[in-house]
Amino acid sequence: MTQPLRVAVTGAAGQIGYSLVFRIASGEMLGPDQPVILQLLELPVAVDAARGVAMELTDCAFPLLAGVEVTSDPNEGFKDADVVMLVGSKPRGPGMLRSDLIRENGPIFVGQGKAIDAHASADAKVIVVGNPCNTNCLIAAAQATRIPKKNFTAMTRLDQNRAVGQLSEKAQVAAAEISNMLIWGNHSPTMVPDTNHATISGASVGSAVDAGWLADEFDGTVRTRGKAIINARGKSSAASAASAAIDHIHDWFLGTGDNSYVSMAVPSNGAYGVPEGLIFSFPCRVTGPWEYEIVEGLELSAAVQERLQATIDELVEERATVQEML
Ligand code: NAX
Repeated sequence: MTQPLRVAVTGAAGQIGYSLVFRIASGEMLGPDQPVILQLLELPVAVDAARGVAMELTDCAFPLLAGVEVTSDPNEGFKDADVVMLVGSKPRGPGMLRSDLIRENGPIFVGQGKAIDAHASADAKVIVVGNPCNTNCLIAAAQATRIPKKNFTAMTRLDQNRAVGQLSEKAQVAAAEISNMLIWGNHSPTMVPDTNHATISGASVGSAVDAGWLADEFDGTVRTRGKAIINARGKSSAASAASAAIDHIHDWFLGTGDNSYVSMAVPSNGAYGVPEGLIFSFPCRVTGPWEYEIVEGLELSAAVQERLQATIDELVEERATVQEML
């Protein structure tokens, strides 16, 4: 029988956590043959709520769920974890600048990074969802002395999925018909959605959708979708964020199907002029279970090249803001 994989989830009682853990337990993330043990980590103030989530998980009687543990102690929560999903973080308050948020959340990721390095599996795979996710990931990875830095990733899959959703609606084809949609850079409004290498039913995006819409609306819709969801729902994206986190880990473990690569924010190796070490969303090719490499040598349009610099600059500035935590 396949040994269960241990999956630690922080912020498990939050909106995204509540949409996420049931799908992990049902097998959607790691496949239908892979049992899982869930380790739910919450702040002391929300640990009772996480216990309620654990009770509901038990009540689902998922065949693949081999156990659920709940704790507010990161040392326990990350113990022997094979997969670590860092969802919990402080939300951005009214009037708060992005740099304030970065400074507020940074210490959480120092502590969690140290606890992961000390207690998780030596080859644990980490995804950071909590915002600002690229720089939180940079902070967590900086604490790692035992776990490879390459194992620390941040989520831009929601941005990729949002772009695919827009193209699919516009071209009136199933999302599965769209391949190799790319997001470069930071999970922030400076991100660069890039359709130049994408295809719709095998044809270039430019030939399948209206050029005016692509030039004028598509990019802005993708980059501001988070805000549009808040305006419509009164709350930030949750189920779609959880779904993207499932996709990110699924593809890293089980491969990218018809796509040659997928957008993941990973430590830069210097490709495309991105300073080494920045957690930057690149096209990543999955080469085997839990193995990926940055796809190098894609030709960039002049427009993409120019915008890449803005998202690089933003991440460099974020790194400078948290320098003392690295
Ligand atoms: P919620 O406020 O609903 O839930 C967050 C949960 O995390 C709370 O239950 C809180 O108690 C817990 N928490 C906070 N600090 C913690 C810590 N140190 N250890 C353990 N648990 C902790 O937020 P939710 O809507 O679930 O969003 C979670 C994070 O995802 C936010 O930072 C949000 O900005 C970010 N997002 C990231 C996205 C992405 O694409 N990368 C998109 C969706 C989302 O905005």
